[in-house]
Amino acid sequence: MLASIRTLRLVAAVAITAILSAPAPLARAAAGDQPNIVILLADDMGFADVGFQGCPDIPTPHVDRLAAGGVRCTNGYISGPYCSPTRAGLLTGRYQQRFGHEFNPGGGEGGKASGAAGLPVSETTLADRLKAAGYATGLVGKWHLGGAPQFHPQRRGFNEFFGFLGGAHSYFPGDGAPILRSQEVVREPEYLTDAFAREAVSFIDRHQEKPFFLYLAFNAVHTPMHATDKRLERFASISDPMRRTYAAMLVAMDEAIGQVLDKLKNAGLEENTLVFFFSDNGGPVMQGTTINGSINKPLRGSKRTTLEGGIRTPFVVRWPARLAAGKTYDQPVIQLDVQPTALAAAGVAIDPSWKLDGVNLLPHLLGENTTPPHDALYWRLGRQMAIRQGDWKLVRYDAAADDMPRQPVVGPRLYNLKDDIGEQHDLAARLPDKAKELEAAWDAWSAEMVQPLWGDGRAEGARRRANPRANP
Ligand SMILES: [Ca+2]
Repeated sequence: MLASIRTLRLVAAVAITAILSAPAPLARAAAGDQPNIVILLADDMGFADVGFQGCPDIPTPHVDRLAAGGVRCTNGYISGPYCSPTRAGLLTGRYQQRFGHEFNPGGGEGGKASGAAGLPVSETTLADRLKAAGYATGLVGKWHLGGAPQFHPQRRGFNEFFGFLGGAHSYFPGDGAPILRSQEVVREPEYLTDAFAREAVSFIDRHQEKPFFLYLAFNAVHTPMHATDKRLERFASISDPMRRTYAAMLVAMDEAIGQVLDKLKNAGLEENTLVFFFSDNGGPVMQGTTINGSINKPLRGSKRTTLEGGIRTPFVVRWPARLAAGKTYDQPVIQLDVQPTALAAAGVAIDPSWKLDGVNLLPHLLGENTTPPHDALYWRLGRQMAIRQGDWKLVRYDAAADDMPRQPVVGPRLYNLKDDIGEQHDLAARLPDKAKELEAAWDAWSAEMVQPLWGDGRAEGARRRANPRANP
């Protein structure tokens, strides 16, 4: 009965979309019923800090089992080096610079932490599109795409919302900005990551009659560094207090992910649920010192830089009904790909007028299409830039977060990531033609983007240099 209802919904959704978006729909329909879609998003997690990346001191059995049951993308990226812009890219499937969301809102020129900034309402979100395709849609966790009423998650495609609207939050009860359920302020008694686990499980529990889209956006392991005593005790052997707290926060997130995975399994939904896991940016490091205890090794750089440490992330896609377990995929992919992949899985035809930058990864992950999903990937944050094409990367990066605190932006530097994942050996002088070719490709891409709607790279850099341990 359930299956037939879901099949009818799928057929109806495909038919309607096909009529609306004639001529030919580009996406392939999913085989069988529409899958549930779950995005598990970590915040400021280090590249090295999960078991499947070889982390030696913090066990993450639940993200590890997720990875073991799906495809681990070894060249996984996000389209920016910090929180809000990458979330804008994730939910729109478009480079956020196309619509001016280049910087964090609220940190803009003039210092106005205003409600006027947020994901432009001209943009359509993944939640909007999945809702239109019959999905129940819910956000649990951090929003960070605007605090004004017009930007509220429930105005941006989510049926349900539990969490907070800003960029960071205390983890302990009764502290910090309001926790909201829809528009209502709630008195949350639990440690926040545990509360998000509870709400995510509840959302799944309440939405088994039709396909659902759950966006579980943790603020873990973003500052402030708050952990429960019980979890801190588990890591008494870690001598560095910040790393110990980070470990305790990270296992809280891993346990929350475990609860979600268990719920899917016990409800019989594991097979036909498409799950994504990655971080919104790399771990924050300032002048060689970690700000939250994270480790990006073997990558160089930090959150806020376009070096690999800022923009590369552990990246997992799991869908047992379609994707074989225990595989790795080595071509570069990016969080912009989540939207077209999810829409294709849901049987939603992608209209070219949406101008998505992401690519449906399914044919690539299935081995049906052996060409790379992207000719190149691009980054821009003020004067910082990067382009990756094949194994080559050209980057102008903010060295204040790396190794040269007095030198705001350096480069362009040319690296071959195949041999030099740590971006140590600049080849720009030796291979000037390659550097020029990449710079020209980046210039062409950048010319398509618009001016930032708020913020300014130089102003942002100056603020950061005045307060180097701030963690936006
Ligand atoms: Ca972040």
